[in-house]
Amino acid sequence: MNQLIERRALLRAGAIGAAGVGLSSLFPAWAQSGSAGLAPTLPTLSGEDIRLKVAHSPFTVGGRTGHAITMNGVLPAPLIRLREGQNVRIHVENTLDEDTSIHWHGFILPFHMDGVPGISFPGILPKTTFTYEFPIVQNGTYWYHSHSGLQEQVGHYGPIVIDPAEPDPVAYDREHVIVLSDWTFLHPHQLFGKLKKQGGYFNRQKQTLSGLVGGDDDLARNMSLSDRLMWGKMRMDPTDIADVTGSTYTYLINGHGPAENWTGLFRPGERVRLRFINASAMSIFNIRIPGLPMTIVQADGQNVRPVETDEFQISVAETYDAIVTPTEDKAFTLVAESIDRSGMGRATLAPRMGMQAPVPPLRPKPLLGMKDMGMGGMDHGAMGHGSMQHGSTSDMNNGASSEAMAGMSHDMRDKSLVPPDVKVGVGVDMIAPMPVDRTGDRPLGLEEVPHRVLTYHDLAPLTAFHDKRQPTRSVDIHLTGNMERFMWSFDGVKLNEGAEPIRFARNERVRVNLINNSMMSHPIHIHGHFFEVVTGMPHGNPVKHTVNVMPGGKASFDLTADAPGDWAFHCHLLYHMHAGMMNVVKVRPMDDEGEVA
Ligand SMILES: [Cu+2]
Repeated sequence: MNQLIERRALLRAGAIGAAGVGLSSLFPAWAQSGSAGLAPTLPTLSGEDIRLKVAHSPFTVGGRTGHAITMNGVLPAPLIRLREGQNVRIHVENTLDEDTSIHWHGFILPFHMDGVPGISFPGILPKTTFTYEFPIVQNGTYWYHSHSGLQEQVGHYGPIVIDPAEPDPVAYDREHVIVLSDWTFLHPHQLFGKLKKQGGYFNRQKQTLSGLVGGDDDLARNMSLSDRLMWGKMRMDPTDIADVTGSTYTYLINGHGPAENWTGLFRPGERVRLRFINASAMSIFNIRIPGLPMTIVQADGQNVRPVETDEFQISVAETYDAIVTPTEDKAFTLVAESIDRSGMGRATLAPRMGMQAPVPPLRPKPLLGMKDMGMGGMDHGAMGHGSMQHGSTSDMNNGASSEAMAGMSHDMRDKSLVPPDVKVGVGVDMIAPMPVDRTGDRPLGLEEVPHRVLTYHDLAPLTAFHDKRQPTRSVDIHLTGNMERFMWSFDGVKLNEGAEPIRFARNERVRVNLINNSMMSHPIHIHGHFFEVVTGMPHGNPVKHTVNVMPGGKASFDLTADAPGDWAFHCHLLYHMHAGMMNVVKVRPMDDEGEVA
């Protein structure tokens, strides 16, 4: 039945395409431009039996057609709409000549239904069908994607909305799903190969050493000579914000490029719920709707106390739900600017199709600063420079701080600073000397913008987490890498180098400290569990499945290890995971092994 509806939607899209819109731009109804939003009449996949077919499909954006791996022929994949308390069987047919899989991101389910080949099941072999079956015990905004190879980069992702069993605490008149992603016409294995050869390959904003020292480059012009010399001396690049950039990526909103301008409709005065899902392989976005404040009501599928903001950063694999209330008969631009400002996703919210609002230009490119290098914890006494305290990008224009940084450069490469359980080999090229908790910091590049910006400290849970126990143990995990060689790891050990699994006792309450020794952001995700991000705020800790750890920063979470089994634990930047920043969490004993005393 649902299959039939999706098929009809496809045929309808095809018919429109034949009329000139572009034959291979096949979108599910919710993702078609001019969508009135999610409504009971909208074709979605729902009910107890759902069928998905993984196949090769053409995908067109910006007038160019490439090769995608899709589900049911559409990109993004069909919206799956479920209800808390139901059971679901999802039959996934693999028509490819390679293995595939689907991971249900953020789901609480038996581990063998989690969908990670080699960890929780064997994968879905070519020309076979696998049936996932599990109860739906939660509600909110989620998504699903391949955990096989690099398929996620080429279109294998889609949204999930789970309606709550109890009345929804969030009131709204209309809702739109906003799936953010990044598309490249480069084959993902070629892309990965380029990163391995040269970590900064896609960073065309990167400064040449001569440009840096000579002050010829755009960015260098804004830096003092001593700053430029210092960065050059450290062989580091203050523009190294994103590994893969707009030089190859087209940033998509609901599968539409910026020129195609996906448009979602509203009636003035309505409360519109926007369900943002960052399904990108590698792209962190800054989200704003100029002229329209957003009230954040949910993060990672968990309700939060409504908090109004003008901009938020959404890391890869996070979800945020926002309520907007446009009152006038006018259009608004939804801006999804990539963190390094090399490009943007762009969409429009409007009362009618064809309406547009001004599209703001990309803002100046951010530069890494003191805190991003893990020097945020340096105090006056230790450094002898008061300016070390601030850690914002403006420090980079400050000669005093740069002298201090140049003095620090030895320490940044000083590998004696790490504890003995971190393996310091060729895969680790720098160690942030003094990472600090950055969960209350404004996100990278938004330190100075003249409006409200959401931080993790603003997120307060609507209901307190069920486990009130204090952690009885704490575990440190270092986020490590060698940027030039594109090697990424936990504690200096890649998954395929025989990393020792992370072991939790069943029902143990444990504090995990993520210590980012690198100069990049890492969205760290654990499967099968939610955790409390430790913010220390009196209103309580937000509950999430993914936490973005800022460069040179720390983030701690408290976890109740209540799901027995083997679970993936990894950075959600696809190529970081692929390069080795992944491990297995083992929660024991299993059901048949008795209870923990
Ligand atoms: Cu990472």
